[in-house]
Amino acid sequence: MSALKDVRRFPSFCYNCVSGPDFLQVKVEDGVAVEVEPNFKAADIHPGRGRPCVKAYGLVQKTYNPHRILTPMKRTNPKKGIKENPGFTPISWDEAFDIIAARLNAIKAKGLIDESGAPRLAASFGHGGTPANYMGSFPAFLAAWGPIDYSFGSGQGVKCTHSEHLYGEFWHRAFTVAADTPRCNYLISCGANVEVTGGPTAVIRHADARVRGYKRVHVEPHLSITASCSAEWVPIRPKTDPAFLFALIHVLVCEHGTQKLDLPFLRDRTASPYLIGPDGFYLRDADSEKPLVFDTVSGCAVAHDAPGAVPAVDGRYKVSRAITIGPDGARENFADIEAPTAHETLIEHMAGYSPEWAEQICDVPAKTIRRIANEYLEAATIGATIEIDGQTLPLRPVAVTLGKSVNNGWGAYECCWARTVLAALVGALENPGGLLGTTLRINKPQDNRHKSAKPGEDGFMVQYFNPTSAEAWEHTPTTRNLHRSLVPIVGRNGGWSQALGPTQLAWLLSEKVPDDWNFPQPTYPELWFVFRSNPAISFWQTRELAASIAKFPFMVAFAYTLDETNAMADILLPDATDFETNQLIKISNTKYMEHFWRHTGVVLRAKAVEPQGDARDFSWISGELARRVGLLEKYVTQLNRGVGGVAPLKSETYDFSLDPAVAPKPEEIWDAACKAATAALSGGTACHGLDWFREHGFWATPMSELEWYLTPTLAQQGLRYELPYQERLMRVGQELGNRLHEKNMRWWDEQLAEYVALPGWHDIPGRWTRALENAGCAPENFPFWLLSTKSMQYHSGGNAGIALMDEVSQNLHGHTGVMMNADTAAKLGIAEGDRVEVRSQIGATYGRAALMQGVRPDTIVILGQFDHWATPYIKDQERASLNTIAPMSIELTDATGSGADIVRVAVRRMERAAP
Ligand SMILES: Nc1nc2c(c(=O)[nH]1)N[C@H]1C(S)=C(S)[C@@H](COP(=O)(O)OP(=O)(O)OC[C@H]3O[C@@H](n4cnc5c(=O)[nH]c(N)nc54)[C@H](O)[C@@H]3O)O[C@H]1N2
Ligand SMILES: Nc1nc2c(c(=O)[nH]1)N[C@H]1C(S)=C(S)[C@@H](COP(=O)(O)OP(=O)(O)OC[C@H]3O[C@@H](n4cnc5c(=O)[nH]c(N)nc54)[C@H](O)[C@@H]3O)O[C@H]1N2
Ligand code: SF4
Ligand SMILES: [Mo]
Repeated sequence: MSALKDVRRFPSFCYNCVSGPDFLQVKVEDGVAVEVEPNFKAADIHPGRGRPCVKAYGLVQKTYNPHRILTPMKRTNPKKGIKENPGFTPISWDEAFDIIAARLNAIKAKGLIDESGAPRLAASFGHGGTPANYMGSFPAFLAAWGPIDYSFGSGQGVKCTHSEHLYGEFWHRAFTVAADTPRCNYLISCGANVEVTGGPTAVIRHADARVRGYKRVHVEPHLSITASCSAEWVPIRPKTDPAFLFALIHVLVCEHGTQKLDLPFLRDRTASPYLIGPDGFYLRDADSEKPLVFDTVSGCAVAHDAPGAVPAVDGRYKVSRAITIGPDGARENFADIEAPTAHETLIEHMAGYSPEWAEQICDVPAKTIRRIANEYLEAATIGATIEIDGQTLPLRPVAVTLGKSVNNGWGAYECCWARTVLAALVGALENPGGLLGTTLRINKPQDNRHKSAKPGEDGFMVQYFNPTSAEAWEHTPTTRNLHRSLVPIVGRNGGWSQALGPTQLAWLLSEKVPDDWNFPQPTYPELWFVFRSNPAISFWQTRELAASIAKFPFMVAFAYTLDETNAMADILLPDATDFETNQLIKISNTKYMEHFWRHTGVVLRAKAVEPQGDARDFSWISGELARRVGLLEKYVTQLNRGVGGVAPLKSETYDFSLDPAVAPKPEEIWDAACKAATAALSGGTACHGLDWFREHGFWATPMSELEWYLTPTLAQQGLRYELPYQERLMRVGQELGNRLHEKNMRWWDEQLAEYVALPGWHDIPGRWTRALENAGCAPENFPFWLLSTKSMQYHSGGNAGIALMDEVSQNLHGHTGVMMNADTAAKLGIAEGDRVEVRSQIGATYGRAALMQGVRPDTIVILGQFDHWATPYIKDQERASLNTIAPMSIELTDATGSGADIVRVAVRRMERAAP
């Protein structure tokens, strides 16, 4: 008889993809994690009702993965490359720290910034910022260090919902955008694959909405899981969503007309009434420089905020005297002109974009488009109200959401603009039932959208663009992706703005600069930290990218197993992972995707088991590193400020601050963080330490749903959304052009063309055929579009090495292969399971054909990011990958610096499937 087992359960969370944090508990038997279970104690507070998704169930296998890196390692082969064996050999933590500290101290001695103006230290953290939930107190070390270059990305940011991140924050403080699903009745979703990518929260919210009777129309070239559980699937031609969305606007503004729209919203909460001058800039009062509107009460043009004025939304009006302010402060004077309102220009601009026009471009029947527009307008219930927590608000239960692949690269600006305008036209922007933003990354404070919505210029919210004036424009880039020099809208808010810059430029420019380059010559970072990111798999043209990585002088990777990127490292450091360390994070208001909370508080990822081997807690590694590079005091000072934790460790009412003279132990850090967070968030009524959290898991206090909606906050301040007319962007784009041209640089000119006041259709799919021609290829040799889609089983490539995920994936048709239309396959002589080659102009990738009707005949789909050659387990499975064959190019980069996961390809059969 075996003795009774010691069984314990530890509360934890999963934040392995951006749709977290999702609550769970870890069942531990005799010190071994054996099961992941939901945490139903959190059922009432967690929007996913205490449940994690399938990926979290792989974390037990992750912990005991036989391929884990279990000691620090040193590279012995000085040569780096895909085919080189790194010759990693185990070393002690002491030796690893000695080597790294020597490098860091040498950098400190030389100066943190190199001769090109860029930081000598670089760091890359992957998958949409989620690594921060696993790196303990490391942020305090980074803050103590000083300038760091986050330029070298993995495709997160620029391949994510990039335009949404940037324009979303600009227009409505929305880093990610979702429908108000619990109240929404009609959702048009362009490739937003939320049933797969939104975690348990989205699955629950959308299931409940379906039961309630909401309708989701899913617009996407293939029948994704989300399309298949939608009321309607619209198989649109790839890269033509702007035409579809423009046609919806056309039906609303040109066919239904202004009176059918939400007039009070357009009049009071948007710039629709602003008068447009003959040069395209806002007409302004000559003295106050405020934009003018036409007041229907007094019958004359007045400043937009004139008390008592009732501005006209549409029409053209006589203006006796006004100025405009163009780029670089250029003032024009105008007298006795007739000027349209911004809304009037929208009507005129949209006149040509009828459903019949759009049908030719996007291959969706005009009558379908018109019906969808009509259904949208009707479902918007303009005029209806709802009471939430004692406040009466408009109820506008319609939304348009966009997935990542319509949200980056050419066409993404047009899509983001069109869907935000569609919300504004019916008053659904940031109102109950409508289109809502979640979280902030570029604006501050990051955990409160409302506090960030302060008054700025021209009656709009304040913006923190990178300067484009002659005096302040950054001609010596401070990051290797040039985010401050090239992308005004990405802002200047530290690490996030950097990481959202055009990260592919950092890679491209490290190899070659354009002929008319007139910035300082790019340099390599002298030391590069990488954690939970695998650019050599996740980005584009990955074999070449891996070759670029091989040239970096010195790389330190926090490593869980070997992967394609850390195979080029000089030092590997094994971090204690998911169940092996404590970390406290904030839950509140809104997180990414569909995470809307009714509580604010904190949740602990409790250490449930001892780390495997000699893997160490990040919060210990950070302190040791700080000590050895003479930054201990600064590091602890950052911790005391709350960096890496949730709240400052000291305030007027409490003091849990740590002694800056000694490196605090991880338990001390998290005990202080737990106490400070609860004291701060409860206003002093609660104070719980680490032991309490290890038992209870989370602490939360109710919060009003009113926090979800930004419009009341704008209304209180008399502010307007900067829609529909993009006067500021147009000016900023022209200024940026002036700066680049003054330096004789024309290589960013295509991107400058995107800065227009009202986006119009340009041949977006044609850009891919032109790119082929420019590469000397015949477009007809690459007749298909290859797209990528995500899966519930994988968080990017982060868990690709977990066999259990692969096993589960085998149950989904097409998951591990090359998905194609059955009729297309028949024409090519391809049968189910045949091994096929998918070839682009830069290379080929191979996989088994999965035939289906649920994909357009002109479209091929490959799931995720695979084709590994170093990551144990998955490297032995043949998996095709778009990233191997999608070129990385400036040509296919848009003005925000992003690009889409899409490439023109040819397909042919290799071997027949085994009978
Ligand atoms: N084709 C295609 N490419 C894509 C995408 C796509 O949909 N299709 N998506 C894009 C998007 S949106 C994003 S955000 C990026 C994300 O791409 P990345 O930033 O590269 O993120 P991941 O793939 O999650 O990170 C992978 C690495 O994290 C390591 N890892 C996992 N757990 C641990 C741990 O506990 N400790 C340590 N030290 N390492 C760990 C894994 O070994 C793996 O090598 O990919 C982009 N690339
Ligand atoms: N399970 C899981 N969840 C995740 C992640 C993960 O890796 N796994 N990653 C997280 C991250 S970092 C991100 S950025 C989000 C992304 O979340 P989503 O945007 O939902 O990601 P995808 O599943 O790639 O969905 C994009 C869809 O766009 C479609 N598409 C491609 N081209 C076009 C086009 O031209 N028009 C239209 N209409 N559709 C097109 C593709 O068919 C694809 O299904 O997911 C997050 N959540
Ligand atoms: S959706 Fe799944 S992988 Fe993403 S955070 Fe939640 S439980 Fe983790
Ligand atoms: Mo992403």
